Parts: sequence; structure tokens; C-alpha cells
Amino acid sequence: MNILIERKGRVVVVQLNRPKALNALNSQVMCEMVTTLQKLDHDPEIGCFVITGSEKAFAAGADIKEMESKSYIEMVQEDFFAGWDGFTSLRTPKIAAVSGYALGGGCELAMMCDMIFAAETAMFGQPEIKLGVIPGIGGSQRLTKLVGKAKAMDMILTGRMMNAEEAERSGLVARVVPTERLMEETIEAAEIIANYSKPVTMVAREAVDRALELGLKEGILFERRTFHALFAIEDQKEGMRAFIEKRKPSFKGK
Ligand code: CO8
Repeated sequence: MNILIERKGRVVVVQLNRPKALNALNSQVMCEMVTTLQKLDHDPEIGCFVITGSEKAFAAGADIKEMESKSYIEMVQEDFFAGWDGFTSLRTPKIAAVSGYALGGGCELAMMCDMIFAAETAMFGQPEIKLGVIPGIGGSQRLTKLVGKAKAMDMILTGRMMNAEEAERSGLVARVVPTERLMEETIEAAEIIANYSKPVTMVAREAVDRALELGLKEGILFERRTFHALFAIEDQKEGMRAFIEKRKPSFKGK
């Protein structure tokens, strides 16, 4: 297996497992990750995914050795790496826990998650320009939405890396934590999310994503209608009743 899966209560941790290749993302990694998580996505007992790598590398990019000799027509016919769309359409919240290199496809995979927690050692980059290509799994689009045109152009055109502190300052990363605390703190946050109502966390992340895709008016309408719709679920009644009765809510995911 190119990935290792560990279940911790309502959280599933997926660890990329190609240490000799610094977790370079090849087609097998993509298939294993997408097939495994698609199954778990529908499990009401699973409330959050954590995606991580090793201490040295979250992932050093798409696998250059797999791609290098492909022709244009092969890339088009295979629709190379379009399978990652299956990862972005997962509805369970996902946190990337990044230590070391998150380069090229590695940075893009982290950005496909709902948020990124970074160890102090994390290094982010889109160095594809050095290989004679450009980002290909959403980097030019997501990085620009997250950090703005100035930083995205700087990173994509020069291929330079951004350290964790700059990544947090630029809006790419949600939290920077000491390297030895990365997994603990990420899993703690994942457990908090996983213990809320899953139908609610699923639509909360969809609402935030709409902010990157829609104009303000449409985004606010999406949010309001989604808010209204939540009054159809039991967990809304439970959450509000528990507040009034001064007790902890017990969400059922329905
Ligand atoms: N692909 C394949 N193998 C890799 C990759 C990679 N991306 N990165 C590292 N490796 C391998 C090395 O070849 C080496 O293997 P070997 O021991 O067999 O020679 C092993 O991992 C260790 O790497 P290094 O010896 O280079 O380790 P260093 O600590 O010296 O350097 C770096 C670490 C700086 C991370 C360096 O490995 C590096 O620069 N890697 C490449 C980074 C990169 O360019 N990433 C972008 C790849 S392209 C991409 O992601 C495009 C995505 C879009 C595709 C979508 C198509 C539609």
C-alpha cells in the first residue's frame, strides 16, 4: 500500500507512504487515496479526515519519474490526474498536516484539503517551472485564491519555496505548530470537528468554499438557504435546546 490508514475514533488519518520517493504522488497513490476515502466519506461514524506525510516530506510533488516520458496524447487520453477530482468532491472535512516539503502536487493536495496545519519545518512551493511545466492539479488557481496574485505569481514564476511562517502570514496555512506537536494538535482539531453534527460540518465547509467560487450576493444567498435548511434536522433542535438547558449537546448526525 502507498498509503497507511489509521482510525482514531471518529477521525481517519491517512499517511502517504512512499518515503524513498519523498511521498511523490503517482497514479497508485491517487487511486488508493480516492477509493479508500470515497468509501469512508459515506460513513456517518467518520467525521474528519487527516492527510499527512512524513516528517521530511508531506509530498514532494507529482511523481516526475511516472510523468517524464508521457506524450501529449497520453496525457489527454488518460486525462492525467483528473482522478484527484474525486478527492476534492469528498464531503467529509479534511485537514492536511504538513511537515517538511509540500511541493508541486504536494502543495496542491494540501490545498485540496479544507485547511492546512503546518509544522514549523514545513516548506510550500510550486516549483513546476523548473521542470518545464506549470502546476497541474489546481495550483495556479487555488494558490492564487488563497494567497493572492502577488505571492502566487512570485511562487509559480520563480519556483521559490515559502516557509511555514510566511505561509501562515499569507493565508495558506491555518496554524503553525511545533513539529513534535503537529499530529497531536491536528488530531485534536479533527476530533472537535468530528464530534459536531456531520451533516452540518459538511455544509459548513461547502458554504466557505462558495466564497471562493461565487459573487458575494450569490454566496450569501447560498449560506442563508443552507442555514434555513438546517432547521429540518434534529441536530439543530438538539444543539439549541442543549444551549438553553445549559448542557452539552449530543449530536446524532441527523
Ligand atoms: N517525483 C519523483 N521522485 C521524487 C520526487 C518527485 N516529485 N521528489 C523526490 N523524489 C525522489 C528523488 O528522485 C530521490 O530518489 P532517488 O533516491 O531514487 O534518487 C528521493 O526522492 C529523494 O530525493 P532527493 O535526493 O532529491 O532529496 P533531497 O533532500 O536532496 O531534496 C527535494 C528534496 C528538494 C524535495 C527534491 O527531491 C526535489 O526538488 N524534488 C522535486 C520537487 C518538485 O519538482 N516537485 C514538483 C513535481 S511536478 C508536479 O508536482 C506537477 C503536478 C501536476 C501534475 C498534473 C498533471 C496533469
